[in-house]
Amino acid sequence: MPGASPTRVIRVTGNGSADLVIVANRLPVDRVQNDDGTAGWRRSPGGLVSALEPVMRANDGAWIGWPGSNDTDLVPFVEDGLQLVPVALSEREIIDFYEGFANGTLWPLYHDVVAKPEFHREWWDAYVAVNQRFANRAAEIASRGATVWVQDYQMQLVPRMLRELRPDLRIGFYLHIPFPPTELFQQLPWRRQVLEGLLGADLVGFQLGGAAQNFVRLVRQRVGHKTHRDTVYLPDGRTVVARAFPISIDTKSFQKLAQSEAVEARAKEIRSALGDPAKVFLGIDRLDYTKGIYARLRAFSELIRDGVLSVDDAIFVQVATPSRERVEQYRILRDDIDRLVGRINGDLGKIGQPAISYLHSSYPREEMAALYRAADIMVVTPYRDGMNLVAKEYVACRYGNDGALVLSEFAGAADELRQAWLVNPYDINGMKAALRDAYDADEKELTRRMRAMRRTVLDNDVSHWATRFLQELAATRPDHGKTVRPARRS
Ligand code: GDG
Repeated sequence: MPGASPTRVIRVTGNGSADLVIVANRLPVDRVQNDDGTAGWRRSPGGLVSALEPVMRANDGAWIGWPGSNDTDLVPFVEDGLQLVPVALSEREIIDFYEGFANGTLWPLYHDVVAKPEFHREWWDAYVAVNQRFANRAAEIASRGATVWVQDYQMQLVPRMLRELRPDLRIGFYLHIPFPPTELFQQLPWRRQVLEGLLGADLVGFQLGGAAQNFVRLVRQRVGHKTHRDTVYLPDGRTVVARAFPISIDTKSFQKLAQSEAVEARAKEIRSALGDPAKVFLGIDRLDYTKGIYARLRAFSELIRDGVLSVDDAIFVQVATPSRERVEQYRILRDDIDRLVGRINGDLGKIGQPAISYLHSSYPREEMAALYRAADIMVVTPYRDGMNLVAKEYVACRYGNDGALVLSEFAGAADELRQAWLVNPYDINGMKAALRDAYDADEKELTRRMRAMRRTVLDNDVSHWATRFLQELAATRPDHGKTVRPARRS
């Protein structure tokens, strides 16, 4: 590929032992310090791991990823029965590949350019080199004819690189974030390489149907392949299918956690620590400029300023989990939110009664569930979001069919959670009206909406998502048998 840094490509023939290989930027474990001072691993709590765990166990599965720090020993290891294969990143690669191309170029570009994407050739070179390293590793450990499932925007070149090394594999790719409309994607100087990278997969999965259509249209327009609906016909006889697989959560386990006595007791404690207000609003997000935190806090504060709500009756709890703290745009956002919260509480709060309780911290899963239980109105207002699992987690925890969800129409979750109060996060007055409606809604209205949303989230959980994807991948046809024109050159 043009611009690629020199990197070792190894050709292997399928001597590995894993029948299912997950390739993701991060391993599903975090480095922790044991009580005796030695270093150990702890499983990260994500739904992806719990969804894939049973299939991985049944298929001699292995997970390839970066362990998150550089001081670790890079030999494959087994943690809690899962085979984990660490891949190293140098300090320079963390800057150029992870903070740079992944989070400074692709992340803003794929989220409607909410922030301005930066294009740097050295970032791209690092992206190519790191993707090649992950592809090499997958090629080494996959057994003959194995299934490899590549995850997310950090790894878009892996499918093609892997197919070149191991044409015997069945390769799937899933994008967790939105795939941008043609007009925005065109800005990317390496647009063709990214499309060709993805076309190495047999099945390319997206959160929504619109994203899959954007991808197929771009492949037709920019690469010149024949397409029909969700299928791309490649000149070498292969077929690539692009389809929507909306991701979900481990609904039952969230509900069970929410029903536990400890969580119920903690939820009560939280409400009383907040001064037992009539209604608690809640936002939980990674501190990210796509999540619309600033706009939602402004909307809430204006309702207090206008006298529609009062700090005697309402409080907004905003949890912002630290994220990508070395990337400049994230540091700026943190300062902006700090200032806004300070100003709102300074202007509108009373002694012992702030308008906003702001927590820049991350919490264990139990505390998250207690927060969901403590909140009357969950406010999820991203400018653009692939899905948004927080919205689904809130619904999973409301087993009494109570609680209101205010949800951005630009979150993937809005496609399924139609009974939420849907808002346009760019429209502050519209958000104010929705927050107020949700605040005023009677029990009957809340129950009607929540019951319908709970049915959706219970029927479509993360294991349903993983099973559907893997079944479709297993069913993809290897060869289309059609004569099609070669791809365009530019
Ligand atoms: C990307 C896409 C897509 C957050 N703070 C804490 C914590 N969390 C957990 C939440 C939730 C997850 O992190 C966040 O998931 P989201 O979906 O809301 O957002 P992204 O991180 O941006 O995820 C997104 C997702 O991938 C999956 O495909 O839905 O659109 O952007 O599960 O609960 N968990 C704990 N402590 C925290 O402080 N334990």
